Amino acid sequence: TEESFIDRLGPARALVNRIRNALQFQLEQHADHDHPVEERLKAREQVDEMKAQVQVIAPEVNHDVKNPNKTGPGEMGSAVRIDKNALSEEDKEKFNIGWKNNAFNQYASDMISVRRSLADVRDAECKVVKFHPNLPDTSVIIIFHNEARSVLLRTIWSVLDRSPRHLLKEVIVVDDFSDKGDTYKTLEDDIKPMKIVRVLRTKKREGLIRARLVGAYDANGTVLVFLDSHCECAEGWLEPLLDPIARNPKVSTIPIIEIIDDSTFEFRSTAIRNIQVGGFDWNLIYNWHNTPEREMKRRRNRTDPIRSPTMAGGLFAINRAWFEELGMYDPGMDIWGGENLELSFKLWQCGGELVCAPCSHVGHVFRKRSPYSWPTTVNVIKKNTVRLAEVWLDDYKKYFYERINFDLGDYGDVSDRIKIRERLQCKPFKWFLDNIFPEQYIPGESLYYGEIRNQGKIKVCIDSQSSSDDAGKSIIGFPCHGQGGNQFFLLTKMFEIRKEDKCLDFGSGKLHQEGDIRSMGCHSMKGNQMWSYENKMLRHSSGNCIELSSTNDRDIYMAPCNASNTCQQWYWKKRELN
Ligand code: LR7
Ligand code: MN
Repeated sequence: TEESFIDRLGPARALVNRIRNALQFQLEQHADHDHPVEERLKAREQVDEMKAQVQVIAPEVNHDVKNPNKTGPGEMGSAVRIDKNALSEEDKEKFNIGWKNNAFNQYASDMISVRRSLADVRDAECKVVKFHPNLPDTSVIIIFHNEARSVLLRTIWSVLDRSPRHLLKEVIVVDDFSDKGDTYKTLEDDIKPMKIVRVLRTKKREGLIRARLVGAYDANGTVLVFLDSHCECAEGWLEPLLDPIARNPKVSTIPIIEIIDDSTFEFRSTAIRNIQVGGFDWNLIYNWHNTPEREMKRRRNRTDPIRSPTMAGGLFAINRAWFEELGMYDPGMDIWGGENLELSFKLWQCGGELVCAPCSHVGHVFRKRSPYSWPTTVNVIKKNTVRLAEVWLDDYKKYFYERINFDLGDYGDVSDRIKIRERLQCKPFKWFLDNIFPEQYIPGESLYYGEIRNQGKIKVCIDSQSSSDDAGKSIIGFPCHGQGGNQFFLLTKMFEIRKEDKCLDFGSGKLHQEGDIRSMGCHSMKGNQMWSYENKMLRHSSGNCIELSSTNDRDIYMAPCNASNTCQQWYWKKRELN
């Protein structure tokens, strides 16, 4: 990393080398108290002078970060594949430790320039969008706890190299009490060439929520942009995030979050038409889903922002004054989790908006586990989540509490947070569900529910087979057992036949044998997952109906609707709305 870091400095390279040498000299002089004081002062002056030069040069000079002909590992966002078996014993060890400490391939990252080039992944239309003439300036806040050095520096450089200088006021890096590795030890030196970057440190481990607050309190920009410490901002990422905020300061924006592969550091990109937005399940866990049809229709251009009910949490922009008015984050939340839904709900409920800017692409290294310690015996995710449920969910919190057996634990005092909601006269959670997330499945709200029993063969019910692994599995007929489980379905107000997060789906793609009805992840897009239940018949959007075979009780398939065929007639219980 050391090498590639210096390499990529291009014109400033020689200067940096000289500074390093001089710094080394200076350090030695400091240590050596017998040395004449004048000489030590002279060394220091020399260093300061050179530092000043670099500070002017580095952020301004157009290095070769945009040069598509640059060669080297990972350039243009390409994958770095490492044949572990070809490594020396020593390197193998490094490779393993890298994975262990970070839950990503640090060894691969260390081979890649901290200022590598990326392909311009924007849609062609994004390049001709006219932005608001008066975009606000920005403080970028990057928090970290024990981040790998090459990964953190690449995050920072990607901000410096790909943001218009006049829009980037400062970058604030908050070290949340790192205690492993050298990243935090060398950071002051590493950021010296980066004029507008500064480091703040927490005095104890605060967790990501309070670490971000530390950064936010110190920021001066009109807009705050938060990033995780393992991100890469792609060409043109900032303006599309700022534009909606310039037009309405109560809008908060998120980029398209691209996947940086945890093993190869390949920067993958999403086509503009496949953008997913944020939702949540009733465990109050964030999830992704396709942009609903109604939202696609509301927008006029493919570059228009897309409304998202929730945010993943790590990467977003918000007007600083508006963030403060909203009470920023709940400082009672520890370490990790919950803050993203808290902010999402209050944005919408208190008169703001949350949108994804489809022209802004920022990569994030998605990991399969959390690599750092969680220094507490408290279930912090539960605690954080109960805090947000108490403040924002009204009666709907019962659906979450059902899932934790109503064992709320000690979640502290939330009265200050409730005051914020009162002060801002925020809308009820029901308003949010009805207007911003009508696709959301509400366990207590459905048109029909329970078992679906065949009329022709009165003992046979529709069964989704396995509950854990039923994605893409076809449904079957099975003796009705009255125990719910795989035979418990809801007809939702979105006209899905739903079992938790799986929906009956009938399509004609390769996956489907002709006539097969499958239980698949609900996509809220109607289409293949849209059904009606009238005159006892289960009719699909394609016009066909669900039929039980008259000869094989297990065989259920789609057939042309025929009102006189009792094998197409089903009993299902209507929900009496109170
Ligand atoms: O104690 C801590 N102190 C910290 O400073 C724990 C973490 N951190 C830092 C950490 O170094 C990192 O920069 O906080 C940042 C987020 O931690 P991650 O990377 O372990 O979190 P994540 O990417 O797995 O989780 C997502 O959800 C979190 C919920 O609290 C945060 O909101 C993360 O920012 C968020 N990340 C994203 O939204 C990126 C997109 C991924 C998704 C989905
Ligand atoms: Mn992350």
